[in-house]
Amino acid sequence: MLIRKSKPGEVPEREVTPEPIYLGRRRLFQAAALGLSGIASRLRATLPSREKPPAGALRPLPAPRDAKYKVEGREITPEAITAGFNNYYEFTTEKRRVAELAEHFDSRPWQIEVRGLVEKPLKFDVDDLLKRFPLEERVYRLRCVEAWSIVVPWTGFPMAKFIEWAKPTAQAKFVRMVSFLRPGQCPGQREQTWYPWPYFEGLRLDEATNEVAFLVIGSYGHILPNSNGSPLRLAVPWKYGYKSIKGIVRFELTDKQPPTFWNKLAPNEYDFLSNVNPAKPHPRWSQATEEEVATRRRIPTLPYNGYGEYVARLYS
Ligand SMILES: Nc1nc2c(c(=O)[nH]1)N[C@H]1C(S)=C(S)[C@@H](COP(=O)(O)O)O[C@H]1N2
Ligand SMILES: [Mo]
Repeated sequence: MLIRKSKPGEVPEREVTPEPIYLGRRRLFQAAALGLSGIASRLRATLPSREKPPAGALRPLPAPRDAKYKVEGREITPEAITAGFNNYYEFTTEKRRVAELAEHFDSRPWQIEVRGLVEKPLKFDVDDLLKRFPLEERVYRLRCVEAWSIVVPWTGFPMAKFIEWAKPTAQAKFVRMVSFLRPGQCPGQREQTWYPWPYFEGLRLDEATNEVAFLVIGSYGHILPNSNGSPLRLAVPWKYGYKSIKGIVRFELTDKQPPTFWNKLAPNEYDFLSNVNPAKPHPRWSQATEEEVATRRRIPTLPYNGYGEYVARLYS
């Protein structure tokens, strides 16, 4: 993804080796309780003050698992990895530092807007969505264009239900999504001024209303950690990870294909559709295989990341 430094197809060693420092808060407390004070204090010394987590962080969010969406032959990625190995350039390009830098980001309360080609523009708090839409859990693959992948139990609701509620007009053909702009809380937005902040993405309306497109407010049975895009992110797992925009503040229905963050930066490397396709190499690396971050296993990449039965017909 990073354009300044060229990235090889292989995930570098330092990016995939789990280190105790990234075990997360719960493990840290466990370690302390077990009297592993050496480790615990070493961890504490390297992290910013974390005695006061943001109000509501990791609040339980129980939801029935939809058994239809499962990932055969792969284990769910441990949460310490999903929440501790991230692409979230608003904070930093260092994957293992996102969680620490995002920990005190204020992801609640959080206003969201729907505007553009809709019957009536909407403004609401993210927590209204919890009341409006029945929640379900789906285990989805996430395949980054950098050729690493994880398997995550997301909690949320189908984007189709959300779009239906938003009442697009007959002219609407696309949905544009925009993230927050908060340089005061985000070192990446402050320091990496060459990026066209805020992050923006888009889908065709037939993609957004496909049953696989999922709006996510939780993971692993609780609300999303900031590092994974709290309070609201997209999961479109048949596309490369960068399409799954995090920290959404706005949806805009349009009749024109919206520009996207990575396409704007490098149009020859990141196209609008960006469907996972092992047969189509990225200009700088192959997409034929991927590395499971948790196991370091290299596995074949599937067409549409394994979701062809649901989405291939959109592209025939
Ligand atoms: N707002 C925002 N959304 C984003 C990104 C980002 O930098 N900013 N990175 C994308 C990329 S490249 C990937 S691979 C996924 C990673 O999601 P995860 O860190 O929750 O696994 O988020 C995507 N969504
Ligand atoms: Mo990515």
